[in-house]
Amino acid sequence: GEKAYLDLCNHILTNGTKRDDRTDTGTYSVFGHQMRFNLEDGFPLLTTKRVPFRLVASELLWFIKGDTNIRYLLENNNNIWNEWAFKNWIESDEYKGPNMDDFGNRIQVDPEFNKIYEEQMEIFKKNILEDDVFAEKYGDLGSVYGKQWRAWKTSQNEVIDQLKEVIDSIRHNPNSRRHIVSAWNPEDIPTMALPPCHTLFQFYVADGKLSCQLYQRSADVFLGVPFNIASYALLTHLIAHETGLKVGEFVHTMGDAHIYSNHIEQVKTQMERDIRQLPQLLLNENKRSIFDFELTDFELKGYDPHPTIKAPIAV
Ligand code: THF
Repeated sequence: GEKAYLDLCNHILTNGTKRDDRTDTGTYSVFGHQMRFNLEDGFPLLTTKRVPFRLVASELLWFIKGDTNIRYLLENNNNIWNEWAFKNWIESDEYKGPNMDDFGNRIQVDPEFNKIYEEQMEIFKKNILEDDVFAEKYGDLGSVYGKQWRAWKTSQNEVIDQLKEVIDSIRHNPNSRRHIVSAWNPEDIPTMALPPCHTLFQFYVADGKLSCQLYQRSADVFLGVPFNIASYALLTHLIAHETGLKVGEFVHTMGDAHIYSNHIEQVKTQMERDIRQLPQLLLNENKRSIFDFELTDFELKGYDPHPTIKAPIAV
């Protein structure tokens, strides 16, 4: 449960190794860690800070649709993937605006630059929403999650709908030990905006309950992990709903679990807070297939978290 999350934070701050990383932010990290969440206890949205469920849910629906273009996210007021598409745009030959190199770090130290960045980002978002050709070219993140889950391309030029197949196998062969979806496609890594952090997940059926385990190669413990827990918990609920099972556990296994050096104060603030009761997730009973769900089909009851804690995202 949530205590496992706070214990991980404490473990990293106490025992983590200071390491440089791709984003030049600096992290404290540990390698190899596991947390368990019993989904029967309630929906595992952290209560020690507010986690925006609306953003978690629209991101998951985007994956489930097989969509890889941020336009859908923007239409749903979800900005969590903007930086990665923006990066492709500013590195393209067509971009003629002010220099945006290394924007992720510069916006944090240079308020003047941050203003210019925000202007450019607004223009970019407007173009993605209003210009179909621009959106197709620069809104697409490449063969990221949605593509691998729903349309993994084989060497024979066929496509595999891993998500549909795993649901069929849960339904028809619940005892199988092969209920796996992999987002890690070595051939496609070069064409992805970001190689998948949540690499592979597996389902398990026992006693009429559906459990899910995720292997996450790289875990941004303060900003990403609260989203990842809620996202896979929601996916497990949806697939259990469709296959007539109850929910079991979500097991979260991590490779490099890290806290960015500019998140440490935020993490300490969060660790001082007391854990509150978990909310309950209600799904629209009239919808059966996970491919038919929309944002309005989810309701979260009784979510009463501590306030939001802001932090910069490493790009
Ligand atoms: N990159 C990094 N550095 N960390 C990640 O967790 C991460 N993701 C996705 C892709 N690249 C990543 C993006 N997921 C937020 C949350 C999840 C994200 C990206 C950003 C975030 O900023 N959350 C804020 C609220 C944001 C808002 O309100 O718009 C928060 O307080 O939770 C790993 O999947």
